[in-house]
Amino acid sequence: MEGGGDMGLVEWCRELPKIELHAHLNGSVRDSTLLELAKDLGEKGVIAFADVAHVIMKNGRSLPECFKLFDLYHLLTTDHQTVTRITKEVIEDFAAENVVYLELRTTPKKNEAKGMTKCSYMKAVIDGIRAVDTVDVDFVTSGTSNVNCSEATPLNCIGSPIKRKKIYVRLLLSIDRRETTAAALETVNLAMDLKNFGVVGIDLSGNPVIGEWQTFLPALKHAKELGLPITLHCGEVPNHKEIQAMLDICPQRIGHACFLVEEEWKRVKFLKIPVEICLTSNIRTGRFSSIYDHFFADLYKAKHQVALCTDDSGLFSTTLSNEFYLAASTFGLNKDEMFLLARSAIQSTFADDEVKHELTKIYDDAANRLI
Ligand code: 6MZ
Repeated sequence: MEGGGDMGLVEWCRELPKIELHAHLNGSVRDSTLLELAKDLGEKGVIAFADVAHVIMKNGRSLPECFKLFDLYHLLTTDHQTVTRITKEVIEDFAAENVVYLELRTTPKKNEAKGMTKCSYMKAVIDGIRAVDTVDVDFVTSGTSNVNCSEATPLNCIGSPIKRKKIYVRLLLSIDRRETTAAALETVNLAMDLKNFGVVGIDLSGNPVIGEWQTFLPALKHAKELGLPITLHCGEVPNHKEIQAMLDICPQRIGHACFLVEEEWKRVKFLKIPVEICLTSNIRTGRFSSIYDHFFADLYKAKHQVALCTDDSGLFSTTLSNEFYLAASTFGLNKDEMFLLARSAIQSTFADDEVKHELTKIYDDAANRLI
């Protein structure tokens, strides 16, 4: 008999301990926070609030519309204090959904007008993690030393490691496809400098019709040489030359993969590259006309390693619990299968063995309750 007592599927999906591997910080900001920030900037005369409010609240956006919206988000979240605030809130929101391990990705940004460097942006993110108070956070992997932004003041306030258990937070630094080779290399070097502060890898993201693969390749190769795991937004548009080139570097994971063709899937399966699957995001941005056409079912049947993810929980008004519910109700997975699916994401994390072991224990404990 199936476990989980009388719990309905929605509640069960929420109770299920979950691992989030594909979440963009600025895409996960609460609508209420965006509206508050927009109102504030409206009062200061920086933006016209009335024009912005309905854009924030709009549902169902095409991919190009999403990227326009990110430019607006970035306008609202440009200063250090706001970056700290949104980081704190995003982590609290994921924890409230019973996410036990979160790999949060963000693009370190320079903003001269605000005295922001890529390094000081990351310091603001780390401050946000430390500010979380509604839940215990484990985010520092090791070490107690302070980090220095070479061009700025030392980050003395980063301080000593916190070792509490509830949600594990790790960071991926994103290279935006609009960036130059030099900026991408700076991000990789920064990731290396922040390895002791929870940074576990590199992501390539941004508008998929912008930028050339050759621009990012030196930075991604550099990350490989440094031993930093890589995840790539791969095949968000049907650019098969780029998809091939991406698979050539054997990334540790890929995300989206909406436009891969059979030969490319064969390679992904042969190389055993785990796939981050963002159902709601893919449907909302029109990558598939129906959720039943999504490749999830094919990969699942082939027992290929997949992880359900939210992508931009704020932008697409979703939660990881909802993504699990969607997969279960669409593809007919039962609770046992859903539990194993959630648990199997442990293997795809960029976490160290100790964290993987702790996550395994969390699932062992939950198994008694849920299946
Ligand atoms: C590609 C995406 C994305 O980094 O400012 N981003 N890139 N495809 C997607 N699918 C819809 N969703 C988000 O978070 C926002 C940034 O993440 C990337 C974009 O570069 C966007 O500007 P951060 O925290």
